[in-house]
Amino acid sequence: MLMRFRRLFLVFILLLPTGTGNTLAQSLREQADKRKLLIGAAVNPGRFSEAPYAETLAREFNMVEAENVMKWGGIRPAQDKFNFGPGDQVVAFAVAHKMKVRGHCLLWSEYNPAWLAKGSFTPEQLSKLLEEHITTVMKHYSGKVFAWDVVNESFLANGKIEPSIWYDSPGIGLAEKGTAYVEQAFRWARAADPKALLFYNDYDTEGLNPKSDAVYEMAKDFKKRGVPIDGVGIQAHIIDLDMAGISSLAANMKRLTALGLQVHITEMDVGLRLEKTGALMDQADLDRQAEIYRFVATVCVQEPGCAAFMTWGFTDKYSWIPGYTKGAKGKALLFDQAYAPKPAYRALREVLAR
Ligand code: 9MR
Repeated sequence: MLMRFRRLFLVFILLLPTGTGNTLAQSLREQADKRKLLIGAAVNPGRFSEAPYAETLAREFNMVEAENVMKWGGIRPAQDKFNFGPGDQVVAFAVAHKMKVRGHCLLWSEYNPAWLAKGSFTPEQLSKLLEEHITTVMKHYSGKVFAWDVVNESFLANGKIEPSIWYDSPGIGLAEKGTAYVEQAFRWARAADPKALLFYNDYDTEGLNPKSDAVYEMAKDFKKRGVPIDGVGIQAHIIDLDMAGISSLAANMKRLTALGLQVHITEMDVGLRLEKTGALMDQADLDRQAEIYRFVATVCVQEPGCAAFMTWGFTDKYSWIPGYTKGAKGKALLFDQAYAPKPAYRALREVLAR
């Protein structure tokens, strides 16, 4: 009898969710659903066939965003050719797993196809191309993509507008007119899909600084004049393991939501210092990383206007950081290379569970 009891007890203990392995008490997604918060990750549809990739994504997140395939460089291989296939795969995955799709992005100075970036177009031609692009892509995904980063990364660190093909080189005919070209893109976007939420998205805009001031001033001006904007995306690519730059995140979010805008954390990752071998320089960085995720997520859940929290990928197996930093940084996400949850994952789950 005692033996039997002991065995039963052992089975019971073994079945208890520990939260440390892959069998988790409750996923991020289940907890976010309860809070009506969107929890998302940037994805590459080429990985959907990798079982742990697809399983982790569907289990832990209720929103996806294409990391690259809906950008000009992915979706428009030639002037007269749209390639919707990979973006459609992202939508199909989301439908199959009851997730929302966030769209990224309709206007950016980077990741433009060579025919566009190296072409010689007049402002009139570029204006037509951009309007046609926004209209075609948004209509294709109408009812499928609930929110779009209409414009991505228009400001420099000092708050000035970044020179770009769309602004002034040669621009769409609104060069030297500040945010007028951004405004034009938002107006085309609203006309193309009146139901989609329209976002401006940028990096290094977590705390109060000249760049986030510029985003705020633009958003305020747009709201005042009835330019259609629904939200601001704060990317949250955190490259230094210190909170200095992001300590005023709550204040920045507050002033944006006070305008009646939504805020989404759109691209969070926290790159850690790596040895040449690719190993972590300091194991303790995993805990520091977890605290930064905890901080940003806490600010988001405490601000009613913060409707979404998204990471830029979800497994350290696939992340832009090692390539971008030539191997100096990495391991920036919630799951390790083998899809095991990291301290950052557990910190996030604790925030959502509260
Ligand atoms: O992660 C993306 C990487 O695979 C692309 O090569 C790169 C193109 O410039 O874009 C990366 O994603 C960026 C995002 O679209 C906008 N914010 C910064 C992201 C990281 O660079």
